[in-house]
Amino acid sequence: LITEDNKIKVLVVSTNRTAQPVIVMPFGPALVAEAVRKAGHEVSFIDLMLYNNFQGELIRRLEAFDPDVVGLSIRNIDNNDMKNARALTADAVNIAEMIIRRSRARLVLGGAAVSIMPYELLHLTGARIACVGRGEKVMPEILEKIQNEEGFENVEGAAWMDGKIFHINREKIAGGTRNASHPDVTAWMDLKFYTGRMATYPIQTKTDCPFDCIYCTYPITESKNYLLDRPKNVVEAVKALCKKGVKDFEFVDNVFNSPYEHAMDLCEEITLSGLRARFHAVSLNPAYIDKELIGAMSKANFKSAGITAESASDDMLRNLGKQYGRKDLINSAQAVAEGNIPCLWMFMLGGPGETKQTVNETLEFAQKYIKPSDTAFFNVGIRVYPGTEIGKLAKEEKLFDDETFTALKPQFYFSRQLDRGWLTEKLGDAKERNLNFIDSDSLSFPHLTDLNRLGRSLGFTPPLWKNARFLRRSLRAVGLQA
Ligand code: B12
Repeated sequence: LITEDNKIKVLVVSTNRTAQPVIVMPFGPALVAEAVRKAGHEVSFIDLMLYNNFQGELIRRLEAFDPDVVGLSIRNIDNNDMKNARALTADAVNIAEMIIRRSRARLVLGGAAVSIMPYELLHLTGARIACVGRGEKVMPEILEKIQNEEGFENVEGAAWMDGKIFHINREKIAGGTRNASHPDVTAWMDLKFYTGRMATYPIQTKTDCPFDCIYCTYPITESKNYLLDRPKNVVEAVKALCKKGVKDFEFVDNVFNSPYEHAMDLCEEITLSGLRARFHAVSLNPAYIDKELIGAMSKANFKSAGITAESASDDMLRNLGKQYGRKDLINSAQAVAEGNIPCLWMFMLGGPGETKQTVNETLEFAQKYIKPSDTAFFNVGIRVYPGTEIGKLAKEEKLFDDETFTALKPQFYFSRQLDRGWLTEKLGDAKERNLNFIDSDSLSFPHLTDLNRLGRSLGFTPPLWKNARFLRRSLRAVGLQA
């Protein structure tokens, strides 16, 4: 594809239309759009979340803009819910087919789902090129290769089809600290639409993950070496966003509080800056939670934190590949109890070796140590992604019929030593007695999207789960099952 002025017309499409448990901003695709614009190309952006008739809207854009390349962002494979499993790639696959049919554009796939399952998604969509890494770096390189009609062998973070042969070249991250400032991508997003629905603004302070949890996709998609942002640069970005009216920032790092010192420095930098925004962290690892961290987060004005505990049984924590034990959970609970940050404790039940006894240990921990004003979320079954350690275990244990085990079809690990009926009853009973306990039924609650919107318009601030007790009590009072 040779253009006269070296400019390529690129349409970036965010396909995510999932609004549960909460709507999320198209931050990744926006970063890609901004990087491609900075590389000198002509960019158009469409967020399909914004339109009811999203297909019609996309056709109109394709006709009006007539792109040379379409970058298709696919975030979610499925909803990670064994009971109400929903595959979420079907829309994106239909959209890709439509783009191939209706335009002359080359299709490049990207997004979290694509990084996990590039082959499957290339195969299903009919696209030939995918980005399996940080799109802001990889996409401009892919475009350069397309422009020069060269192969992608030297592009780290690209995957492609060569005839029927699949190639993949993962990014190699050496780790360390990067000094890049955070680009302003607000021009690509309808901030008002999102914040009006309880969405927070995603901020990344690092990439990659050194841990080896057996079920996780990070060992496949990311390196083990943290690439850290300087806290000063993060705070600069937050400051600029505050000026644009953003009030809630969510740290979307794989693990917020590791490295511990980096999180502490960040909190201190925020406090020193005098910013009065509200902060949230998706994921704290119990191995690195203490009074000092919670104190520093409180001072920086954190208004919520997720704690990915997963289990409170030492046996299960070991089986899941965790490097902490029940003792660390108890210490974390004590540190959190002394602070004032609402916490969401997350557990997964049914992993390898799970028995009635280990389930009881977890439920007993939640009841005894989690403050009733905090929330505990219990997920049942573990989504098995091919290439993960738990995937190998499932294969060894012949858990799935090989013929039906296709990567995109949600399949879940559930311990053979545990009866599903017993667990459902046990969890139902625990939920009945503890209004701050929620499970996947709460996340797929049909009115959750409306609740987020209504809550926001009534002045509630994110996240909605802070109000789990109040909401469950109110919904029950009007006869709804919650
Ligand atoms: C933070 C987070 C959340 C937060 C989001 C908060 C917020 N304010 O945004 C919360 C808790 C709400 C959440 C919810 C869910 N999440 Co989540 N989440 C994450 C997490 C940890 C980070 C996401 C993030 O913001 N990353 C930073 C941005 C910059 O990265 P990115 O969006 O991936 O974009 C980069 C690349 O993908 C690529 N890229 C993206 N688009 C494009 C397009 C093109 C053309 C190109 C070339 C490249 C490209 O370049 C981008 C820039 O580097 C990821 C794990 C991970 N490390 O990816 C899981 C992850 C994305 N979530 C996942 C899932 C499943 C969900 C839920 C469905 C779970 C559930 N049942 O509740 C929901 C869905 C929510 C929704 N409405 O879509 C999965 C998705 C894949 C899958 N397994 O299906 C992931 C990958 C976790 C996992 N390993 O399984 N999530």
